[in-house]
Amino acid sequence: MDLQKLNKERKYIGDITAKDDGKKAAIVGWLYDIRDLGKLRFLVIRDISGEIQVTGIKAETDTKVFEAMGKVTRESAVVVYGTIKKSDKASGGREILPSSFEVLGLAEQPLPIDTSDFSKTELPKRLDYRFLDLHRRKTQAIFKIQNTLLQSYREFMAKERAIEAIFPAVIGSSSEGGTELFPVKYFEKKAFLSQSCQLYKQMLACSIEKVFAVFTVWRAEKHNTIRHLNEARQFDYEQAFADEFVVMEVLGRVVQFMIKKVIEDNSKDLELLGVKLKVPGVKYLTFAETAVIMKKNKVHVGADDLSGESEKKLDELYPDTIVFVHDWPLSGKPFYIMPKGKDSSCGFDAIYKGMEITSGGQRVHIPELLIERLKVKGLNPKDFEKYIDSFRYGAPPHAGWGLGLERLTMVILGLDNIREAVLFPRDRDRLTP
Ligand code: AMO
Repeated sequence: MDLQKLNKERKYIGDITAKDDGKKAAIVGWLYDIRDLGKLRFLVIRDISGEIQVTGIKAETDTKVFEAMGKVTRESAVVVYGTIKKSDKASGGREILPSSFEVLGLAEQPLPIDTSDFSKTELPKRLDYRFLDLHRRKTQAIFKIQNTLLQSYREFMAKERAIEAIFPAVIGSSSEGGTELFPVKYFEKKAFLSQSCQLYKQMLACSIEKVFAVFTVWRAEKHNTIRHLNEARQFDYEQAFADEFVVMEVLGRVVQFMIKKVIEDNSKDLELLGVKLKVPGVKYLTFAETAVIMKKNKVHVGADDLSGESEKKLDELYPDTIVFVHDWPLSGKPFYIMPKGKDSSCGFDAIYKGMEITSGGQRVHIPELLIERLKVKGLNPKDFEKYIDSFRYGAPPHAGWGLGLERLTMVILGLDNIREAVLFPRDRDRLTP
């Protein structure tokens, strides 16, 4: 098979329209469905853009082609040359009458998982065979939507004049607190997989004003829940000359922008997943106000964190709304969050559709205060020397946030488990594939 020629000739199935009726075309894809009626063979081929029926007619189709169509297995990779024809019976309204049919990758049988749209295979098994699970339209839809989130995040940030940064994945000291680190061997030194790009994005904002990243974080938490991963992706943002309200406003706008894009660009994917999405509004509440609301509703709130139950209640009370819970108790926020009075802080969380999707706040940019805050949190300022020094030479007040990509994907699509929103999840038990 001349793959270079094929790539020049190949047509995406989703691009086939009435204008192509009667024309010759080359299509590639995977075999989604086979119906063999003896004298008629119907094969449904699916590529990333759509699906089309290939119809073999014993009396008319080339004998070799017809035979090959009878030997192929489901999910095999194939290439078909043929003539496009209008058809009232084929789903999608068109079929292709093949003049050549070639299997480029035969799928062994039986398939280890059910790849149909109505697959009943349980998630762990699907994840064991993620490469095959990705033949499924519903799985593809999730990652097409995630792709829109990624692209539109970058598009929005470029318009804001923010600069995309790539940060180290290995760090010398904790960036979020002393625990939950994955140690790595780094020559003779102690090192860790990055918990976040927190310290780096702050240093950057203090010189280039607005910075953003799509960053992988590693959290060594031992729990295995439906909303936590040990390796997760964050959309990070940091801005100089800003407090928490400035960056909450940016967060509200970027989430609205991304969701609007998904609604515009992924209507078919949303339909396939049965999701009706609305561009959310925003609401601002202090932590104390939230506690009062929860008390009235007889819902438990933690002393310095929101319970899962209270996050759900916020969604009930303010549906389709990003709720910014600000003035967060100081004890519940990391060392880098600016205190506000004795017990409160310039930190916030954003709750959307019943789940925390973001945390952020104004940062401590005063070296002496930072040293004090590190000590309060039981950390050794010596481990943070360069970070602290970065605020000694003209560091402006600054603020930012981290938005969980998988959490956002999960909540907007109403997925039951965050692992549905990661191609290859890393959790307490899973390290392959
Ligand atoms: P935080 O640790 O709260 O803050 O993370 C920010 C957001 O990232 C997502 N997230 C996770 N998603 C899945 N599994 C996990 N284990 C996980 N941990 C975090 C969540 C969360 O709201 N540096 C700060 C952010 C900042 O202040 O800029 C940070 O990492 O959606």
